[in-house]
Amino acid sequence: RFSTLTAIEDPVTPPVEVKYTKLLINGQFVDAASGKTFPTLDPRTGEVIAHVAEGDSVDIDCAVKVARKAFDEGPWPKMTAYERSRILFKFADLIDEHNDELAALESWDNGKPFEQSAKEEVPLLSRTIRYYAGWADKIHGLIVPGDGAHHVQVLREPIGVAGQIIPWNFPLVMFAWKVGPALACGNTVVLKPAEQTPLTALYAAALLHEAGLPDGVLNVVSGFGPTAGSALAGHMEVDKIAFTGSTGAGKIIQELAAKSNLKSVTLELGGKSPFIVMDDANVDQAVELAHSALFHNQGQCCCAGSRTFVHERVYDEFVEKAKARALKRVVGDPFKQGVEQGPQIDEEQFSKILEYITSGIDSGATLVAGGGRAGNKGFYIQPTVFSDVKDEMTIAQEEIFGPVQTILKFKNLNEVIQRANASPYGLAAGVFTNNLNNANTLMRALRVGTVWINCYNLLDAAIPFGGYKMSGIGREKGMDSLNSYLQVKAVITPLENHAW
Ligand code: TXE
Repeated sequence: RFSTLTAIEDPVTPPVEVKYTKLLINGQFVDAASGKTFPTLDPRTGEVIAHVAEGDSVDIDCAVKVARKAFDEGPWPKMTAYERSRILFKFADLIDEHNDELAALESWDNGKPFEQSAKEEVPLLSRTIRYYAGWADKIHGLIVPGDGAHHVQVLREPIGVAGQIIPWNFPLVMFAWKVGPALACGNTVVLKPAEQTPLTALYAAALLHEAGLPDGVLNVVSGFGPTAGSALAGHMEVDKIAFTGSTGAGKIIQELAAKSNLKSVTLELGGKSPFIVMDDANVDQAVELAHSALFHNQGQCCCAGSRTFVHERVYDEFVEKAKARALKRVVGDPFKQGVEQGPQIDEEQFSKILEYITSGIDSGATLVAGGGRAGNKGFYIQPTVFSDVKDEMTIAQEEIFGPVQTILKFKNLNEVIQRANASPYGLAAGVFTNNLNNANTLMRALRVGTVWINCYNLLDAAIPFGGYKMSGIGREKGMDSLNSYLQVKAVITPLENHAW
């Protein structure tokens, strides 16, 4: 009942060594003040890869003070923008030089296919850093017309100390989306990677120092959400907090920000994104795209196309073909060539996904492929497909965050618009059609931050990304991200002689 398994029982030794396991504060790798560590696990086996320093509120406080000093006294915000830009470009070159080491570490800690890390995600890391390196010396203010005899300037200044909390599903890509714009704008940073995947942020931060980043500008404190993460979000000397993760934790972050110093908040949270297949679609192509929209990265994408709406005229054919495609999906050791799907990140996510599968079966959806764990070791799950899914079922409403496709039938455009929008989330949507009117109507009607038409998961550095509704606040990537790392200052001076 499940697809090919490749070498799950006999894990390949990852071609990389773990070099950095301590907190990075003020340019030094240091133990946590408590001396505590926590294990980071290999999702293929559940075995320990390394013990990593467990930072808590004491370490966060120390890192924030360092970042504060580096911001207030410089040199980073006071350097020329061109110098900052050159360091970021150098960092991007070092990322490229260490592409395969970073990719191996990412796949080892996270479980994603090595080819995906090496060919897509590490290149996206350096690409995004270059994008923001290019911005560093192009951020400038304005002279605006006043109503009276005064000269009005609008300055754009760095916001200060940025706290950044990132998740485990795309550790390096999230690092780029957060650190790139923050540093380009001249801010200093305290970053907390996810407890499941602390290794690559430490490695990347070491490369950034090798590129010439002054000490104290980027500090990395590994640790847990309720201890280290909360301390960062609630710190009085942090000016901005950027978070990617669950909607529940996002609400806590916003509350902590409000209760402390009303720091500025950007959030990139969960989703339940519709992927809409119209009746004019080429079914084979639609099946392939809908498959990758959902199954990419083991289904662990905030923008996963997790409600596959299919027009009734092509529905039966689509379900048959979606089933066949899922059964063909190659599940196995992420370090083996040709593997499309590795293990889920950890036991908690693994069990949660299996519970959703049980809930789908219990609520009357038809299980057409998969439905259980794959192998008997690690956190592998069979590519799973449900048809006959109804809007009110839990599997159609909540974020499963795993390799579980839910297919829903619809009759017409207005109906699918209403159903697609009937979600507290609004992160992304996919539209598959050759009819321009359908595409135009859907792109305007869908209440989401990204609409992919006849494509999916295109996440180039210049494209803004973020959510409507409970999928978040603000945008990352592109020019829009810069705004959330800048303050705007209006400066008004009287003019003695209005005529000049
Ligand atoms: O997320 P958490 P989890 C969704 C997805 C997944 C669910 C739970 O549905 O199944 O969230 O995953 C830090 N104060 N997404 O539990 O807890 C935490 O340490 C401060 C969607 O892993 O939100 C980590 O660094 N920080 C998502 C980060 O938040 C806190 C990606 C994410 O962890 C905190 C991941 C707190 N109180 C999960 N609690 C996406 N949008 O891509 C946790 N953290």
